[in-house]
Amino acid sequence: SQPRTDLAPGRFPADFTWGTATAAYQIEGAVREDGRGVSIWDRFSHTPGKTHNGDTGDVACDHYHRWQGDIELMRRLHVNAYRFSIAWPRILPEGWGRVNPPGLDFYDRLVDGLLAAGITPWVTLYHWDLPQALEDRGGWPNPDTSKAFAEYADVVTRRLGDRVKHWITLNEPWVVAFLGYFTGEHAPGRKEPESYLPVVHNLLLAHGLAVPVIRENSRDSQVGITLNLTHAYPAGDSAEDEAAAKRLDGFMNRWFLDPLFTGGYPRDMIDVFGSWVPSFDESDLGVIGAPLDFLGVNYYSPSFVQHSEGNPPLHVEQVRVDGEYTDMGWLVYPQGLYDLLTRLHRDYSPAAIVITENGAAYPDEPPVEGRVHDPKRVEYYASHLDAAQRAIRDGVPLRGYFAWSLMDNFEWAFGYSKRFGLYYVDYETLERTIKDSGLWYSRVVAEGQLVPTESVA
Ligand code: GBH
Repeated sequence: SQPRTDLAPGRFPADFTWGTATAAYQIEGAVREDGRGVSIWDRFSHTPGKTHNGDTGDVACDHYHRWQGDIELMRRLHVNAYRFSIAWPRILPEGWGRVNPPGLDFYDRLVDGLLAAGITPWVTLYHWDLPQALEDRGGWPNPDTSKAFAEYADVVTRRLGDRVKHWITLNEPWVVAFLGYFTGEHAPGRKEPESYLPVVHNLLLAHGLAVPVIRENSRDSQVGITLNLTHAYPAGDSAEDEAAAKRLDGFMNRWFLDPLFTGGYPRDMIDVFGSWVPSFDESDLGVIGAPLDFLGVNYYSPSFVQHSEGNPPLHVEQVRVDGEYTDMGWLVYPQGLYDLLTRLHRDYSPAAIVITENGAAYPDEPPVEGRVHDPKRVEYYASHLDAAQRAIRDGVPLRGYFAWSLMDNFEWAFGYSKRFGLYYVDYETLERTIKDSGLWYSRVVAEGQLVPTESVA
């Protein structure tokens, strides 16, 4: 595609999707209500020592009961889209087989409420809350879980597919596989490095099996997948560091992008992983490579890496460069988003790209007179939206942007200690208060262009 000379600096296309994002376990609470089954995150968060402070999603932001008010929060942001996820164990409490109608009813009401408010629902089917019953049968290392996912996708899209026209199969398969089954920092907390690549494969297969099911049940819908992608820079200019950056890129990005867009796993990384690479049916690659309408990109931070004698088989180590870091310890580097987007367009040319998450955690102070000043988060959003806008002008088919997150929420292993919201959540009263970043974002969305960050100072 051609550079867009029609767009002035700072201005976004008129039909741009402006949204905000959440995930079921991070906001809903009500974990024992209306027939919901147990998920691996219930089990994990209730296991001592697994999350910060022993925090769980039992109550979270109580969105399950406050969803109508939360739609009002979105209206105040002027967003035209909302990305949320469906809790698989609300729909199929045992993971497959028996359907739980009250679970479907909840999302049905939410979707109708969003549409009535002029907000387009973007539904993620899997944002990490696997039914515990499936984990008990082996979890993602078991290929039956991929089939169960396709069944779940069928049940959901039969019910919502007439009104929901934007579907994301999986959120961040790298995180699911690596943090869930390799390091064990996330549910289900397994430390089984040999399961890592089989889990990735079964996740990609689950995605590929679901795509035609979704298309069948939700006519003329847009179907995509969301990956957590980074841009890998060599820390130094040695050939060794260059090669290390290429391996990190292979590990984080290409191992997912290549099978989805080019029909197979990357050769150089097959050599790096060696005997770790599982055997699988050749026909799986055809399933995984089903054409997509968009690629969802979650971008937070780039990676600066150097060669390492340790860390086999990658032999890569992250380098802490000078710069600004967020409360997660992630480097603020907007050029990384520009470099990532232009590279995705160049190397894979997906039909469209959507930023399905971008945002920053900072330790906000509680509201004073109804205001929460979060200048660093405003700056983070402004600089990353500027990078995104430059990518659009340079011809990247970037169609939308979702700020992570609508409100502070359960940040997985970090519990409630990290705040990513455009709204501040008081976890005693569950009251929501818009932050300056929310005010700033609402103006950007309303005007369809970047506005000065001082406008909310
Ligand atoms: C997303 O994960 C999630 O989709 C969302 O639920 C979550 O709340 C949000 O981001 C904020 O965390 O630091 O070396 O582990 C983001 C996961 C974070 C994975 C950055 C890759 C960099 C590598 N990504 N991480 S490292």
